[in-house]
Amino acid sequence: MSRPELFRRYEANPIVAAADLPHTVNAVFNPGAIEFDGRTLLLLRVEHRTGISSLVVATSENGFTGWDIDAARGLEPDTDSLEERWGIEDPRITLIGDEYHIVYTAFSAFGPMVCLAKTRDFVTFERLGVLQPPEDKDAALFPTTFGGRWALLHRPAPAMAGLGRHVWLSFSPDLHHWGDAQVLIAARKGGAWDANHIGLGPPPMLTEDGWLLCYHGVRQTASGSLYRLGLVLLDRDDPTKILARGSEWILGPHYPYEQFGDVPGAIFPCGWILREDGDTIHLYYGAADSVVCVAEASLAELLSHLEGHQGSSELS
Ligand code: BMA
Repeated sequence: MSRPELFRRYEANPIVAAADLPHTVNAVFNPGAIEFDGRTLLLLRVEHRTGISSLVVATSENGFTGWDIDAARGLEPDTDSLEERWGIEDPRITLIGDEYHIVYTAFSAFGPMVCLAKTRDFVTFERLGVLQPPEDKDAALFPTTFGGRWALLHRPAPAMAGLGRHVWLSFSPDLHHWGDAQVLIAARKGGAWDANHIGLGPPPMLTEDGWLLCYHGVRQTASGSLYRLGLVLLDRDDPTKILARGSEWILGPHYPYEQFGDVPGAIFPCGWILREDGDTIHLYYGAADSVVCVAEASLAELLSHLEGHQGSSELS
């Protein structure tokens, strides 16, 4: 008998699609997710038929159905600027104090890079500028400081082929000046599921055992890219310390809505929510760069799986 899946997909996936928008768009995917005002709030990446993406707010009472989408509420790219010339993508939301900090990919005239905006109400947004220059993406903030410094997970992409794409950690005294950059999670090598190309998924989640991270590993196959998800646990007080790294992927593309679309085989979460019971996690992800889906897991089960399936996290 095969073991039960750690993440159980909602049976009525996908939960949001292009047809749910009031105007014609190409696709809706890779949402940030957070609880706001007693509702589940998704910050959808809406890709218009121009090819340019913007971020649009959707809210729901139960996190599964009845999405209320206000196409005018969200963050529009400033396409007159060099920074956001080709749109804004893949938001990761972290609540700091009473301000929601949104780290997003700005597709600049010079390539994708990491930018920050903040909001209290998801109606008005304040841009805080560039955190990491191109090419860099898949970034998220921790909600707390470490020794008085903020910490950012991000994924630069070296132009030199063959050296891999790895998850980095950088620090800042003020959310503006970033430094002390170091590779935190290295892509594995050879035939591993997460060889050569990895990137962060949703923002770090604080648990009793440490910071839980979910990251994607991309495997190139004869028929395209396969995006799959794995887990890492970091020390609560020192995020440069990896306590555990899973040896296996725990969620991969399988269902037709993950296999068919603009990018078949891509599952790409930018948000997860730990519900009030302290155990239920809802992971919101883009499927095939076309639609939005949700899957549910138990935090305790994820942590015990990680404990029992540890692989090497050595840098080499
Ligand atoms: C990544 C990101 C995501 C996208 C994924 C699959 O590099 O750009 O926005 O979902 O590729 O195309």
